[in-house]
Amino acid sequence: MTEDILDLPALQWYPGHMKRAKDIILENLKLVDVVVELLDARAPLSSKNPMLDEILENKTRIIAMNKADLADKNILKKYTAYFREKGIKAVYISSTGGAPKNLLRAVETAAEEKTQKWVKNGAKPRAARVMILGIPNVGKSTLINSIAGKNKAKAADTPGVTRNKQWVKIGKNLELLDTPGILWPKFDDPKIGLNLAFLGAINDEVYDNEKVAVLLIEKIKNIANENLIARYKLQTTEKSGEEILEDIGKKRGCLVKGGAVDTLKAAKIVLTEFRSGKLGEYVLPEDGI
Ligand SMILES: Nc1nc2c(ncn2[C@@H]2O[C@H](COP(=O)(O)OP(=O)(O)OP(=O)(O)O)[C@@H](O)[C@H]2O)c(=O)[nH]1
Ligand SMILES: [Mg+2]
Repeated sequence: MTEDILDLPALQWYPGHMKRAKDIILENLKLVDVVVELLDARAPLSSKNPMLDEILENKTRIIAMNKADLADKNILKKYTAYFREKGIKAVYISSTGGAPKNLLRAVETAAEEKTQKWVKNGAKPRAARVMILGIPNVGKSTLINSIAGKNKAKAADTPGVTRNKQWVKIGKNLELLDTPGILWPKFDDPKIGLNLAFLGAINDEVYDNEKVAVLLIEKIKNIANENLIARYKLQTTEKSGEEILEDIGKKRGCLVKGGAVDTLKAAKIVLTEFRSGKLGEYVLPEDGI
């Protein structure tokens, strides 16, 4: 099986609302002092939207690799160094364990430089405005809620939850702008599209869930076979991804009338469990690092 199964017409993962989302971002960019670009820590390069490099130009930008609780920290340290070498400030965070202090410090430092400029120019001090950007489902709204200490922005484990901008004020000195997740119209490398499907950044309805789950199983077999065996109590994984998916279906009682395995149901279980970290903490192999 090849990895180009996601080679679908671009519009399927770049629906109309994403074009609108890009416009919302462009319109508000001039209002903000700092941009926080959220990447998924389980595939930082695949989740880095190349469109943002053009859009953001000279904006002060901080990269935050989110969902670090689901990733291998030793590998994330390498990514941090990789971005630092490129002159970009990068941190890794988890938005589900309270406000990430390292990111807040980085934002504060970046914003302070701006504040000093205003004061020098005689402007009245105001709160620093920070735009949170990233692919769908990466945790933008969750991050804002964790900093606010309450649920101000709607968040859920499915892409495309936030459809408009939302300002959230944090005390006197900080205002955060939540934005809708955006992808880009064409993936240069099909492996990137596949990683994004694994992570849940692409709407599940536009690709073949079973094929993607089989490819994910094959990937995990290579990087953490023992997790696969332990999670699904498998005898062996010395077989094809399709056969392993069938075994998982049987173990989880995903059967249709007549006793055949409901592989779609099994596929959804594998994808959901991977996304929530139940299959282990790792970074998917990526080219370029
Ligand atoms: N384990 C873990 N889960 C996270 C983290 N941050 C967010 N999530 C989960 O990821 C899912 C998506 O979170 P959202 O905050 O809705 O993502 P979003 O980027 O706002 O998504 P869109 O609005 O659809 O673009 C939710 O189920 C969150 O609980 C994290 O740091 N660790
Ligand atoms: Mg959101």
